[in-house]
Amino acid sequence: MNKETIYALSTPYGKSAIAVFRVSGPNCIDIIKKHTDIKKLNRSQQTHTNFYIDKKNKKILDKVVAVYLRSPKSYTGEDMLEISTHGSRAIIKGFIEVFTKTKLCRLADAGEFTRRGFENNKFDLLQTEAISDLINAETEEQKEQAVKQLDGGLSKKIKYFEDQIKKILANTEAIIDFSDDEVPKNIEKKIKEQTKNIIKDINNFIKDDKYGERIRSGFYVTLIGKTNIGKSSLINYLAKRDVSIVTKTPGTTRDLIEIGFDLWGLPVFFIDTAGIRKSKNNIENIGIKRAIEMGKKSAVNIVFIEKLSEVEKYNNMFDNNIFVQSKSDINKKLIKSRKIIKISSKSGYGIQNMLKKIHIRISRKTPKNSLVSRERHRNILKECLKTLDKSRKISNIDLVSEEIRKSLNIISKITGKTDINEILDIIFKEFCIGK
Ligand SMILES: Nc1nc2c(ncn2[C@@H]2O[C@H](COP(=O)(O)OP(=O)(O)OP(=O)(O)O)[C@@H](O)[C@H]2O)c(=O)[nH]1
Ligand SMILES: [Mg+2]
Repeated sequence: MNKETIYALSTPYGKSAIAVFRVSGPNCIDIIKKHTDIKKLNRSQQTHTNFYIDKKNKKILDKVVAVYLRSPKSYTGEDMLEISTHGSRAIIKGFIEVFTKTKLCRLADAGEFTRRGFENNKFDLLQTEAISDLINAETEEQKEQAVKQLDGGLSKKIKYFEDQIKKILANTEAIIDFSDDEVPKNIEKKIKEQTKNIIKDINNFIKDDKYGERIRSGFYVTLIGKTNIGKSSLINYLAKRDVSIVTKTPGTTRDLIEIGFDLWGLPVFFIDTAGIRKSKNNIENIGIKRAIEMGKKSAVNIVFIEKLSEVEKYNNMFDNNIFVQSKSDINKKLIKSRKIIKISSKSGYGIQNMLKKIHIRISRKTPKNSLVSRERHRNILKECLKTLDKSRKISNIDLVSEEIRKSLNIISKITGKTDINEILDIIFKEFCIGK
């Protein structure tokens, strides 16, 4: 357990009804005795009390609610104190001064409370990441994904994979450590089968179009089309402010301009681009190149057209296109097909319909039950797959065992917990060897 006691202001610095200070570590009780009226502390408790700058001279800083959480039943697993104070800047400053002067605690580093919780086995690495995602969540789907991960959804799945690999390892170790008549006859065949199954399971698990990562980072929706067709006007309409310059002059937009958008819970980035045309201007051509690159990697493209014949050209350039025709308020040559969504950035006509289509397209393409939320998880799972696959191609059982052990070490990096000792338990439980 850490010896130093740490403190931090857990609510934002500024004027509010209450501010909460958190303290964690062995000196919590000393701080309570030195600065409050609370005398006895045997168990977790919540008390209304004076908080003193100087208790001997009865110099009160504030009347607070102090919650004492006795180790190990706290967020960090250590003794913890949560002090709710009145949320004025003067009081917050006063508490920081008291904490600095007491020498009983020091200011916590960023993430230090969570780190202590992890070190004291309150949660695994995945849940630590989920806490950070939850704090940073801006849309409903991002929040839901983080809550699922905090609840141990991904941890359980990884634990399942680990358990399967441990069973294989137990079998290979059994062949190495015990004589032929002590282990079941078909055990080598069983190892092959088990390895094949776990490879299939992990492969299926990561075949999810990177939905989890995209929920964290957002889906790109790029506005594509000729110059002067209304792309920048649309992004301004969506942003409800002038993020992009709009003029009558074709070739106004040169760079990519991005806005964040909460599309009914889905985090989306709309990207305005340079109008696509043949240009002799170097700078404009760089912009056009960027627009095309962006169109190739986005989840959806909103493609502005004037004639139905343009559909094919854009479909050859990009996947995932949704076609729109703009300026429906003044355009006299509206395309007859209902598949082309008519919009107006002046009146807002058709834009809700367009947003609905984008939402359907993104949701349909992506599985809802995806649990992998970071590149880190995916890379580790891929590395684990490679090692498992390598083990299948080896005939020497010592080497097979080594690869399986390696794959177990790799996969346990996801949760940050490895307990190889469990292998022996499985061997004895499965075969009753040595009874
Ligand atoms: N009436 C009407 N005018 C529009 C609409 N959308 C855009 N415009 C006008 O069309 C002109 C060009 O609009 P922009 O939004 O700058 O077009 P753009 O596609 O971004 O053009 P580039 O940046 O040159 O590629 C401007 O004068 C806009 O005011 C619309 O829905 N209705
Ligand atoms: Mg523009």
